Amino acid sequence: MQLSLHTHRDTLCALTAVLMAFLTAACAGGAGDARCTGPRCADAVTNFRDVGPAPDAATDAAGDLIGDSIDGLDADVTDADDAHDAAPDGDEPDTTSIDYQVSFVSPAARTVFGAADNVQFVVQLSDGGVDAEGVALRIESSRDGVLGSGNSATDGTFTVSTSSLSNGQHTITAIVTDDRGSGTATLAIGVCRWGAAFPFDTDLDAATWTSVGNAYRDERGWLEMTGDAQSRKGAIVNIGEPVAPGDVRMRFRISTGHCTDPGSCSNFSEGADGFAYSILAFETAAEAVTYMEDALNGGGLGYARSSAQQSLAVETFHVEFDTYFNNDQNGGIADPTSTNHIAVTLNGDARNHVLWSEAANLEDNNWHDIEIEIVGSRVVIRYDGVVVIDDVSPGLEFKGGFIAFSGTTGYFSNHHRFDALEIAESCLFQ
Ligand SMILES: [Ca+2]
Ligand SMILES: [Ca+2]
Ligand SMILES: [Ca+2]
Repeated sequence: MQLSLHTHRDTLCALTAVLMAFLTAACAGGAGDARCTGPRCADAVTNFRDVGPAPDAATDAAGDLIGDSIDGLDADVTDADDAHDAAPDGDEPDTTSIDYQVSFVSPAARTVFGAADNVQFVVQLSDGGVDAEGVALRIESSRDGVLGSGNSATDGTFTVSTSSLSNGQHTITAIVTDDRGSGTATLAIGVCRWGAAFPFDTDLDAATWTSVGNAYRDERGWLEMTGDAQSRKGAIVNIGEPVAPGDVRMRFRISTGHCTDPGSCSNFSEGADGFAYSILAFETAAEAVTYMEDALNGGGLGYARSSAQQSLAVETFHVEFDTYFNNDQNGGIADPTSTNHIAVTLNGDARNHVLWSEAANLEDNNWHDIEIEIVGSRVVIRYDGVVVIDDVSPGLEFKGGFIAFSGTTGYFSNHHRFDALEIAESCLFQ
């Protein structure tokens, strides 16, 4: 073994010496170099790098031997198709999905729609800034499910119209269902259809309404709290579904004055005391009814906590329509103005007029439209379509509860009428 290795090593050294001598003689410089002589000089273009003292610009700048094979690789690496394909020659399907840009053209975010509105959703699709035509997608509502599906038009738009969205806040989502790519967009809107409507044109449903004290439904189609008689107190309480907590819109109409028929009336003699619309956040309807039975008469308008109720913790919201000036400066009820007024009060406290506005013509016996919007801690009240209160009431976090109408008379009196109650819940945005 030892002898054999020596023999091979000696043979290899001899061959190397011959090769080095040949190379030195043939190419002291690169091809084209004046010092290059011998048959290999002509072949330097493809097979040998310049090993001489200066590069040969004409034939050797790219480094031919290495350069040829790297250039071949470069062609594959930089080929756009090959970069994504399993096969190097780009003839197989590209597996990269498209990121579609999806956006809602209309409606504007946080739009609130009313009753009978036809809502049109328009979505724009694009792929890298180019309108994406013929892309399959669908539009969904978080409340109502799929609203429509189809393919985008030539301009990249897709449109769905509906007039049957359910009440409340919706998250609308546009979703690409095309298998070539994906994309989504979302939009928040509100639908504020007037929900529960109570025209009071027929007998009160005993499962829904309870009358307290002197109040009753007038057979002509409204609620009467007192009649135009002295020292009365009445209330009608909704013992059915409570109003949900959160944002709400409510409307109804009121009439107070001396004439038997609502409308113009020539009797402008002194009248009192007023009436109120309350939302009572009790656990049970029975508690709400008991509260109204025990509430304060006279200046308390049938909603304020009486002396017997002072220790009762209540979470209640009231809008009063006050037509008699109370001015008890000894801890009783002191109205903020001697003029008829509309006011927001809380928790059965008729002394604290949290928000208020004068309403001089309240007692004209005509019907007046009232609309109350509660959005967060903001309360907006419209009187005959005109905003008379629009302010934040610190601490007001609407708890919902049972609706109660009430009214009172004392030495002076009036009719106190409510009609046409409608409620739209949880459909507004803060
Ligand atoms: Ca009516
Ligand atoms: Ca008063
Ligand atoms: Ca008052």
